[in-house]
Amino acid sequence: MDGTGQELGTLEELPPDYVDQLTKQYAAPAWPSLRDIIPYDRPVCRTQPHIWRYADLRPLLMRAGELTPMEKAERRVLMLSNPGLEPAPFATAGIFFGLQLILPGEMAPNHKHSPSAVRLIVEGEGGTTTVEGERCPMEKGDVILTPSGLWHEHEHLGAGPMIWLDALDAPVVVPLEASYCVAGTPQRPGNQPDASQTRYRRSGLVPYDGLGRPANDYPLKRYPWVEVRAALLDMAAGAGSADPVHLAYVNPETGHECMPILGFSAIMLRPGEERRLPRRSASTGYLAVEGEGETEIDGTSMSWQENDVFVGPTHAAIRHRNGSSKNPAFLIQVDEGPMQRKLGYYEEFEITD
Ligand code: GTQ
Ligand code: FE2
Repeated sequence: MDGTGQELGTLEELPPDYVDQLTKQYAAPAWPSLRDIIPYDRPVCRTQPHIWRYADLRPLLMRAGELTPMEKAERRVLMLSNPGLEPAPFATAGIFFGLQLILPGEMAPNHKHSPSAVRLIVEGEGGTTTVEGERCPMEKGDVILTPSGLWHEHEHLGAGPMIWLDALDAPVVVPLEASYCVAGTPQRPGNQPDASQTRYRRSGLVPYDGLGRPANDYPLKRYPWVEVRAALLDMAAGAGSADPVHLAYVNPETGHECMPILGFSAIMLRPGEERRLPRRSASTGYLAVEGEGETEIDGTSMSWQENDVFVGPTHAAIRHRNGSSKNPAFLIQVDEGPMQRKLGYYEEFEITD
């Protein structure tokens, strides 16, 4: 039964010889399965609300460090695979999440690929990602871009494990048969600080020599968490108590979202704050950068702590609650908003109940 009360014709109603002839021509009638392609009112989602707890995954990631040397891994990553999407190793229909480990003295070799990756730094000190010759230090909470087609390699000269969450748009690029990689030779980065410390030190200021020229696609690769956290706290101080404290990571030259497919933003939940989001057409993933709380996605409640990762499907109802009445909590949000807006089908739905 469909939304108009009308039954669509089935395959069984058609003469078998007709269906046979169609099949031989590699063709098929759409109407028996039209509602699979365009269901009424809401997409059919296989992605389930799910949480990956850092306390459970960290020991397994450390074990990967013992079991598999860098030469055998290229990237030592545990893929966060949504139970509803198996066997595809994707966190949501649009987001690949991987937890990556490099150990002191190790190097993840230079390469570039068509999917874009973004690093959300979870733990450790002394690691760097070099992107097209720009060496970006990795500090907890930092967001570091390695966009499509740009050379990148990781190195760890510090002590202790270096761990981060990779967010890739691979679930979009792979099914479209456009995903591939090129192996490179080691980059030779200089010792100068990355652009977040120099040319793009402060929002609202851009290098004068770029005025009047086409904007750069990725002028800023690293968004230091110390700056983002301070900006959220200052935003909260100036905002009304009911206003969301939510900042998007953008290209400082254009003001547009920092990546073309996946969107990145940082949320602060005030002490004790509960926030209901409008349902949105994009799927969503979160990294809990600091604090603890509870998030309900389509009726599934998940309590999270620092470094936990959790996701929900497209069109989901989401409600966050900061579990502390004393301290703020901070989340980094990932979604396919930029892609959906470009393609013209991004939507937000009013909260009705
Ligand atoms: O660090 O370059 O999780 O190429 C998957 C593919 C990380 C990376 C992933 C990659 C990388
Ligand atoms: Fe890569």
